[in-house]
Amino acid sequence: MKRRVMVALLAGSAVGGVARLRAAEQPVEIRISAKKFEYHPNNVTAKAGKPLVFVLTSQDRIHGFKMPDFGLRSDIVPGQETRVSLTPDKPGNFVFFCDVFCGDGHEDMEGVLMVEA
Ligand SMILES: [Cu+2]
Repeated sequence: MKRRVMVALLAGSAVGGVARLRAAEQPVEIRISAKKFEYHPNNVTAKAGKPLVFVLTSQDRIHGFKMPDFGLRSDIVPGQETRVSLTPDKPGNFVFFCDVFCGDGHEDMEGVLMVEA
């Protein structure tokens, strides 16, 4: 148990280090995988004023990605990566959701982008 926590901490700091290094030169990539009826992860964070790019993939069928607060929307098509760029200009919590009807759980298919100041 202790060992697992240690490994998780090490992995976390390594990822943070890579993100900081890349932020200076290119957008931070936020990879999100979609499937009925969820995004994974469905809770992602970003920094206000820092460019990012969502890299979206689907495991099953066409889904949508819509984030009205920033006027973003795209289809997510299986077998390809869809890249959606954003430089959030304000802190806050911003919902994204599926806008391509994909079945009974479609209405609950959503996530949150948390933008820190
Ligand atoms: Cu859907």
